Amino acid sequence: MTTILEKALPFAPYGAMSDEQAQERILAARAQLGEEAVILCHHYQRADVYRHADLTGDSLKLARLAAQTSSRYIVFCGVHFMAEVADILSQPEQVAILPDLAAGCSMADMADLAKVTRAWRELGEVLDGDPAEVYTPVTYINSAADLKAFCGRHGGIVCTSTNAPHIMEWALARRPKLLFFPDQHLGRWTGHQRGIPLEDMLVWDPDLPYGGLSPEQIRRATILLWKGHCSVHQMFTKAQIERWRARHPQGYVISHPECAFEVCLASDYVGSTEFIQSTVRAAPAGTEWLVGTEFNLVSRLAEEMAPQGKTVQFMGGVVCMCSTMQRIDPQHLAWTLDNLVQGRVVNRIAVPGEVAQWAKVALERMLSAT
Ligand code: CIZ
Ligand code: SF4
Repeated sequence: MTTILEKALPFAPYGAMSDEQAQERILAARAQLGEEAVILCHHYQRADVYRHADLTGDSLKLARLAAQTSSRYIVFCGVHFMAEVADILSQPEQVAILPDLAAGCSMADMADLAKVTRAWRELGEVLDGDPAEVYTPVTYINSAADLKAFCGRHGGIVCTSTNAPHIMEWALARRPKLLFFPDQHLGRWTGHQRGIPLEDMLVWDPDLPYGGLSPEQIRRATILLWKGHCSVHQMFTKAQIERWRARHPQGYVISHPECAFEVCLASDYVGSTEFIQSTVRAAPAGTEWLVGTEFNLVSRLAEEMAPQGKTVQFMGGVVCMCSTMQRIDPQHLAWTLDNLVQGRVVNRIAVPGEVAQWAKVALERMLSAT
């Protein structure tokens, strides 16, 4: 049962706690809560939160695992869209919680329902017909629930960085074109892997009428790539790879598909966080790796691989972490769990009925297509 926020323990005393004090509170609260609460941590979480995880993974794996638990409270240490997916895929009696509501995803925020709806209407005008006869809307899981619902309503689908190639096949087998949002880089890399020429994938700028494209360009393009990106992954450059290769000629470079196209092209392997970890883990002892994804994942992998003599290095020149992921700190986790001990739910993420229902349609299309 949700309790009104006013009655919740205030955050201020927790904000003033040292990390050590917060760690102790977390352990004490967990001992009291037992199986009532399950803690999920995304790969990009900081070490002092990650150590409390019951389950770890990418956003989709975590949401699936959470739905299989019988825990009433799903405490999601990740970002907002991930907690939404956990709420949508979990049982009605389970409650999804995000310890800090400020933990958003700047990429997800680059597309919103008003802009996507406008793009859809403009495509209809250019086609002089129903866009759903020609385009499949495909949203990356890094998007708000109402965009997943938009895809559900219009015959579209969700994809993750793991299954994007498969989902693109699914979509192109049904309709000839795709409107892909919000990450242009994942869309471009996936289209390129499928052999779609770059000139047939055009960027749709949602801040310009008709995406900044002429009717001829729109009619010609196979994929319209929403002008969105991840601020963390766009920090990596081809020059960083070239410098590293000069010093490590036998080394391997592995990047996330949210990186710029030229970074992906210059890499030996490109894939999701799950793929990056499994590839490096399966590599022979003594190999050297340069990894282009979020810093916390890379440093954890480096520590894990060191005993096997594998070197794992972070691609960035400066340490680039996902700043919104870092909003989940031991203090917010302690505050969330102590409230649960008192029977109070803070920061519940509950996707409203109709949005959840249509978003689930798009998510389930993805789950049964993969
Ligand atoms: O889906 C996820 O968890 C994200 C954001 C990235 C990935 O590649 O796993
Ligand atoms: Fe969003 Fe980028 Fe952070 Fe992933 S790393 S959650 S895409 S801002």
